[in-house]
Amino acid sequence: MKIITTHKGSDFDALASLAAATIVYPDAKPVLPGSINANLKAFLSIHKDLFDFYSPKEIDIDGVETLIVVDTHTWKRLDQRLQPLAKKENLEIIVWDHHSKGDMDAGEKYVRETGATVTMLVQEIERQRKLITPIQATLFLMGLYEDTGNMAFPSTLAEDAYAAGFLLDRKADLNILSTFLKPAYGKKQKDILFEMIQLAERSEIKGGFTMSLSEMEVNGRVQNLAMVLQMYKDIVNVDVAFGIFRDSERDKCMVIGRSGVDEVNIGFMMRSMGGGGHPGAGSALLKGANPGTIREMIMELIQGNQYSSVMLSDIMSYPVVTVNATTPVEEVVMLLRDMGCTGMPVVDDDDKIVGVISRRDFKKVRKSKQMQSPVKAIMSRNLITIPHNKSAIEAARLMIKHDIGRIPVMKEDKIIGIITRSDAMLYFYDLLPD
Ligand SMILES: [Mn+2]
Repeated sequence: MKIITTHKGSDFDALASLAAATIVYPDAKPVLPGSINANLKAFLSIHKDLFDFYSPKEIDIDGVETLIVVDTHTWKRLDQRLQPLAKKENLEIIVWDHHSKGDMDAGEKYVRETGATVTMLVQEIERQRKLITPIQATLFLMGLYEDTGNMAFPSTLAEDAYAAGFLLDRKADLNILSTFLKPAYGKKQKDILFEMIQLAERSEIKGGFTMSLSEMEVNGRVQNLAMVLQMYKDIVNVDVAFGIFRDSERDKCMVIGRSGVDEVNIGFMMRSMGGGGHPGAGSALLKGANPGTIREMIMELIQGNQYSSVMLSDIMSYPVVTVNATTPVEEVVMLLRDMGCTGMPVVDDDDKIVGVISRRDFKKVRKSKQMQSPVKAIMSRNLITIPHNKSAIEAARLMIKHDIGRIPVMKEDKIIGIITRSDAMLYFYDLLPD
């Protein structure tokens, strides 16, 4: 006999993987552990008839020849009544799991760190061209959404999203999904927020900003920690907030940061910890690290050089092509075309910036003989520049305020670069090379 089972305290990924595995292994009996979580109970109370799950007590342990385990491969996470299988000789074991750690000695092992285990099984179903019903697709998508925090956890891979696309294509029902998945701000989130507030400490950091860092133990996966941290930051009223959420059982720490000031770049800090994000928000998932070390890392990054590393001089374009004020308009047109840019700074004989020429200035040209005039005749003298030690956010604000797409970056009196809209975009969308 072949059986399929999953971990105790089953969540949606466990149940979805169990159901998906019955499609991949149609001759195996699915065994649902005795303890399952509350959301799952609610779901099964309505859908029970659609799934033929066995209880561990219905299984004759001696008759089991093949054990297929999904969403775990750790013996102690299986139902108590299945434990004797650990000692059974010649037992064939197959595992499908996205947790890298486990002590099961499997002959066939599908272990990869996807966002959810069900992703791998959905890929297998797709590969084997097996048909699934909309209800199965809905359950699989619930597993996928729960374990990836609606595709927002940093552990989410592109293949999780592809699997979600496949399931939506198979008519997974998003309305059912939102009914059974945990509410965004439920009891668990509220408890965490309250505990964080009780532990809250405020400190001052470089630049005179306020910061708060909170360390919490969380058990199992908790959705929407980022939202909890945002609420915490607002309530404690600090410029910068960090949460270190430790899951001892899985030996993982989730670090989430939020910043309301340009000078503290969360994305940069999280990247140095192996995560990612944007200047205002980001997160990192650290394995095996202890919270004390993470706290030190954060303090070091925040007091260290992260301010200087996001100065405009790091993201601006250079060298800057400038044009002398006496250059004929005609030549400037050609130069711009050759360089493939829409404008450039105009300088005098001492290389001092005196204006900017851009496409819209050429509209001032009425008569063809004006094409021979010096560019200073039509350039814009309304000079908007920015010092090199300002932040990208300040540059973006200037672009919006003055409706311009390029701003010369100055150091003392010299142009050292130019920041363009596309430079700013690359920065905000975290596309800069490391
Ligand atoms: Mn899982």
